[in-house]
Amino acid sequence: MATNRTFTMLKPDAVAAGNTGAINKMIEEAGFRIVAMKKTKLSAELAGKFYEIHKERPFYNDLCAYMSSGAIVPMILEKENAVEDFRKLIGATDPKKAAPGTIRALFAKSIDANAIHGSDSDANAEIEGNFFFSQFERF
Ligand code: 3AN
Repeated sequence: MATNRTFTMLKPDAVAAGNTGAINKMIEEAGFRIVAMKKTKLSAELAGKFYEIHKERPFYNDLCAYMSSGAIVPMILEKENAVEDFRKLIGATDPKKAAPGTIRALFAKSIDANAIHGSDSDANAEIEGNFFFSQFERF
Protein backbone atom coordinates (compact mmCIF):
# COMPACT_ATOMS: atom_id res chain seq x y z
CA MET A 1 0.00 0.00 0.00
CA ALA A 2 2.75 2.45 0.96
CA THR A 3 4.32 2.10 -2.48
CA ASN A 4 1.14 3.51 -4.06
CA ARG A 5 0.90 6.57 -1.85
CA THR A 6 2.69 9.86 -1.57
CA PHE A 7 2.36 12.94 0.60
CA THR A 8 2.03 16.52 -0.60
CA MET A 9 1.46 19.92 0.91
CA LEU A 10 0.36 23.11 -0.83
CA LYS A 11 2.65 25.78 0.61
CA PRO A 12 1.64 29.22 2.00
CA ASP A 13 2.30 31.05 -1.30
CA ALA A 14 0.02 28.76 -3.31
CA VAL A 15 -2.78 28.79 -0.73
CA ALA A 16 -2.62 32.59 -0.23
CA ALA A 17 -2.67 33.17 -3.99
CA GLY A 18 -5.93 31.20 -4.30
CA ASN A 19 -4.34 28.40 -6.33
CA THR A 20 -5.57 25.48 -4.20
CA GLY A 21 -8.37 24.56 -6.61
CA ALA A 22 -6.26 24.93 -9.77
CA ILE A 23 -3.43 22.81 -8.38
CA ASN A 24 -5.77 20.14 -7.03
CA LYS A 25 -7.43 19.98 -10.46
CA MET A 26 -4.03 19.22 -12.03
CA ILE A 27 -3.34 16.60 -9.35
CA GLU A 28 -6.67 14.82 -9.91
CA GLU A 29 -6.43 15.07 -13.71
CA ALA A 30 -2.98 13.45 -13.51
CA GLY A 31 -4.70 10.40 -11.98
CA PHE A 32 -4.02 10.88 -8.27
CA ARG A 33 -6.80 10.12 -5.80
CA ILE A 34 -7.00 12.35 -2.71
CA VAL A 35 -7.00 9.99 0.29
CA ALA A 36 -6.74 12.71 2.99
CA MET A 37 -6.78 16.51 2.90
CA LYS A 38 -7.10 19.47 5.27
CA LYS A 39 -6.33 23.18 5.57
CA THR A 40 -4.14 23.99 8.56
CA LYS A 41 -1.25 26.15 9.76
CA LEU A 42 2.04 24.97 11.27
CA SER A 43 3.70 26.61 14.25
CA ALA A 44 7.43 27.32 13.72
CA GLU A 45 8.13 24.44 16.11
CA LEU A 46 6.04 21.95 14.13
CA ALA A 47 7.55 23.15 10.84
CA GLY A 48 10.96 22.52 12.43
CA LYS A 49 9.91 18.98 13.27
CA PHE A 50 8.52 18.32 9.80
CA TYR A 51 11.76 19.49 8.12
CA GLU A 52 14.08 17.94 10.73
CA ILE A 53 16.00 16.09 7.96
CA HIS A 54 17.14 19.50 6.65
CA LYS A 55 18.31 20.75 10.09
CA GLU A 56 21.93 21.13 9.00
CA ARG A 57 21.12 22.88 5.70
CA PRO A 58 21.75 26.67 5.48
CA PHE A 59 18.15 27.37 4.45
CA TYR A 60 16.57 25.46 7.40
CA ASN A 61 15.58 28.47 9.55
CA ASP A 62 14.15 30.42 6.60
CA LEU A 63 12.30 27.33 5.44
CA CYS A 64 10.68 26.78 8.87
CA ALA A 65 9.75 30.47 9.18
CA TYR A 66 8.27 30.42 5.70
CA MET A 67 6.33 27.19 6.16
CA SER A 68 4.72 28.52 9.35
CA SER A 69 3.86 31.93 7.82
CA GLY A 70 0.43 31.01 6.45
CA ALA A 71 -2.13 28.31 5.82
CA ILE A 72 -1.08 25.09 4.06
CA VAL A 73 -3.03 22.18 2.57
CA PRO A 74 -1.44 18.78 3.36
CA MET A 75 -2.75 15.74 1.45
CA ILE A 76 -2.13 12.03 1.06
CA LEU A 77 -2.40 10.92 -2.58
CA GLU A 78 -2.78 7.50 -4.18
CA LYS A 79 -1.73 6.30 -7.61
CA GLU A 80 0.49 3.60 -9.13
CA ASN A 81 4.13 4.72 -8.77
CA ALA A 82 2.88 7.70 -6.72
CA VAL A 83 6.16 9.14 -5.36
CA GLU A 84 8.03 9.22 -8.67
CA ASP A 85 5.06 10.31 -10.81
CA PHE A 86 4.20 13.09 -8.38
CA ARG A 87 7.79 14.44 -8.37
CA LYS A 88 7.49 14.61 -12.17
CA LEU A 89 4.17 16.45 -11.95
CA ILE A 90 5.51 19.10 -9.55
CA GLY A 91 8.88 19.71 -11.29
CA ALA A 92 12.28 20.78 -9.92
CA THR A 93 12.69 22.46 -6.51
CA ASP A 94 13.88 25.67 -8.20
CA PRO A 95 10.99 26.90 -10.37
CA LYS A 96 13.49 28.35 -12.87
CA LYS A 97 14.60 24.77 -13.52
CA ALA A 98 11.13 23.20 -13.43
CA ALA A 99 9.99 21.69 -16.73
CA PRO A 100 7.24 23.59 -18.59
CA GLY A 101 3.73 22.53 -17.60
CA THR A 102 4.76 21.28 -14.16
CA ILE A 103 3.00 22.65 -11.06
CA ARG A 104 6.09 24.57 -9.93
CA ALA A 105 6.68 26.03 -13.41
CA LEU A 106 3.09 27.29 -13.40
CA PHE A 107 2.61 28.38 -9.78
CA ALA A 108 5.90 28.68 -7.83
CA LYS A 109 7.27 32.12 -7.05
CA SER A 110 10.83 31.24 -5.87
CA ILE A 111 12.92 28.35 -4.51
CA ASP A 112 11.41 28.90 -1.01
CA ALA A 113 7.91 29.87 -2.07
CA ASN A 114 7.76 26.98 -4.50
CA ALA A 115 4.03 26.23 -4.25
CA ILE A 116 4.11 22.57 -3.28
CA HIS A 117 5.98 19.78 -1.51
CA GLY A 118 6.23 16.19 -2.70
CA SER A 119 7.74 13.28 -0.76
CA ASP A 120 11.04 11.99 -2.14
CA SER A 121 10.62 8.31 -1.15
CA ASP A 122 8.00 5.79 -0.03
CA ALA A 123 9.49 5.83 3.47
CA ASN A 124 9.25 9.62 3.75
CA ALA A 125 5.74 9.61 2.26
CA GLU A 126 4.68 7.31 5.11
CA ILE A 127 6.40 9.43 7.80
CA GLU A 128 5.06 12.73 6.41
CA GLY A 129 1.50 11.44 5.98
CA ASN A 130 1.54 10.17 9.57
CA PHE A 131 2.73 13.61 10.74
CA PHE A 132 -0.55 15.20 9.64
CA PHE A 133 -3.21 12.47 9.47
CA SER A 134 -4.59 9.74 11.72
CA GLN A 135 -5.93 6.45 10.33
CA PHE A 136 -9.47 7.85 10.71
CA GLU A 137 -8.84 10.75 8.32
CA ARG A 138 -7.98 8.54 5.30
CA PHE A 139 -10.65 7.53 2.82
P1 3AN B 1 11.87 19.31 -2.64
O1 3AN B 1 10.73 20.02 -1.97
O2 3AN B 1 11.94 19.60 -4.11
O3 3AN B 1 11.95 17.86 -2.32
P2 3AN B 1 13.98 19.55 -0.71
O4 3AN B 1 13.28 18.47 0.04
O5 3AN B 1 15.41 19.38 -1.08
O6 3AN B 1 13.19 19.94 -2.02
O7 3AN B 1 13.90 20.88 0.13
C1 3AN B 1 12.79 21.15 0.94
C2 3AN B 1 12.40 22.59 0.77
O8 3AN B 1 13.47 23.42 1.16
C3 3AN B 1 12.13 22.96 -0.69
N1 3AN B 1 10.78 22.66 -1.10
C4 3AN B 1 12.43 24.43 -0.70
O9 3AN B 1 11.31 25.18 -0.26
C5 3AN B 1 13.54 24.56 0.32
N2 3AN B 1 14.85 24.56 -0.33
C6 3AN B 1 15.52 23.52 -0.87
N3 3AN B 1 16.70 23.88 -1.37
C7 3AN B 1 16.79 25.19 -1.12
C8 3AN B 1 17.80 26.17 -1.38
N4 3AN B 1 18.93 25.87 -2.00
N5 3AN B 1 17.56 27.44 -0.98
C9 3AN B 1 16.41 27.76 -0.36
N6 3AN B 1 15.42 26.88 -0.07
C10 3AN B 1 15.60 25.62 -0.46
